[in-house]
Amino acid sequence: MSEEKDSFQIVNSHNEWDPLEEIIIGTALNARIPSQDKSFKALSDNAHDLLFSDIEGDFPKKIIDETEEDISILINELTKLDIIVRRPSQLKMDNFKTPDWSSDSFYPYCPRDVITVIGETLIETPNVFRSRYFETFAYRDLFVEYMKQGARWISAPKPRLQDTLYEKQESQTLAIANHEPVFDAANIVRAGRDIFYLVSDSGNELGAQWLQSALGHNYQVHPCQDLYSSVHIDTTLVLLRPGLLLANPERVNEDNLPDPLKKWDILYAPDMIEYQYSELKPISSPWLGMNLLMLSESLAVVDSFQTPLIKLLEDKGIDVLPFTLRHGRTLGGGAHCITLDVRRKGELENYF
Ligand code: ABU
Repeated sequence: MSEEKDSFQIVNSHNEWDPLEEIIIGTALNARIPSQDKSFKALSDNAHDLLFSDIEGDFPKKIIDETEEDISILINELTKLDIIVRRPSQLKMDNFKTPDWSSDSFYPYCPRDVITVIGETLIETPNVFRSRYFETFAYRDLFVEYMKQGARWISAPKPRLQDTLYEKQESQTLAIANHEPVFDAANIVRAGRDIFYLVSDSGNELGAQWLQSALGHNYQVHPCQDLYSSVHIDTTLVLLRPGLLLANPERVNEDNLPDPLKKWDILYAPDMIEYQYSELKPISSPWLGMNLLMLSESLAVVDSFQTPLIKLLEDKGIDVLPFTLRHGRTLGGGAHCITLDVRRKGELENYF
C-alpha cells in the first residue's frame, strides 16, 4: 500500500474551506412542519428576525419537487468537480414517544443541523427540537458504511428535552434553560483546532462544555455569547479561508466578535436581496442569503439571488458557483445548511 493510501481517511474535515471531496446533501422529500412539537413553539415565540412557518403538516408537493430539482442541478455541478455526493434515506415519523413527551418528525433537509464532522469523527448532536430527536436515522446506513471504512462515529448523550427546558424564566433571554447539554450542529463553525460555538436558542452553555469534553485538549471550543440569540451560527459568521470571514452586519460588531476572530479580516455582508418564491411564510430570515458553502479557499457555492454578495466575494478572489434554491427560505436551509462536508483534503491545523 502506498503512503497516501495509508493516511486516507473516509471522514476528514477540519474546517470550512479545505478542498471538498465528499459531501452529504439533505432531501426535501417528506418535508413537513411537525404539529406536536412544543419545543418548536417555544423557540418560535422567542425568535426576533426569524419567521416560523404558518403551515402544519406536509409542504406542498410543488415545493418539494422544485427543491429536489434545484438540488439535482447542484449535484450535477459538484459531480463535474469530482466531488462525491451522498444522500440520506427518507424519513417520516407520524408519532414517536419518549418517557416524557411525544412528537412527530421534522425532515432530513439540513444534515448540518444534526451532525457535525470534526476531523475524522462524525458527531450526532443533542438537538434542541423534539421533532428532530430521531432525524439522524436518515443517515444511519451512510454512517455504518463510513464506520466500516475507518471513521469514528459518536453521538452526544440523548437529552431529555422535558418541558422545563423550554419554560422561560424572567431573568432569561434565551428560550432554553441550561440544565442538560443541548445544541444543534449548525451552532458550530470549525477552524482547525478552534471551534466557534454559538450560545443561542438552539445551543446552551452546557452543550459547549460537553463538546469541549468530548473533543479533548487538541481543540478549543469558544462559546460565542451575545452574538445572535435565535438559531444557528451560519447566517451570522461564515469562515471563508484562514484570515478572512464574512459577518452579518446586523448581528456582529467589534465588541461581540469572538476574540480570536478579531485578528482576521472581516467582510460585512451587503444587504440581502429578498425574495419569496412561494406564498408560504419562510422559516429562515433573509440572511439565509449568506449561508454559503466553501468548496475550497477560492470557490464558494452562493445563493444566485445575492448578486452584491457575489461581487464582494469575487473582489476578494473567491470565485462563485451560483446556486438557485427557490424554496430555501421556505424550507429553512441554504447551501451550508443542506450539506455536510464529509471529507476535505487537509489536516488539523492551528489558525490563530
Ligand atoms: N440555519 C440557518 C437559520 C438561521 C436564519 O434563518 O437566520
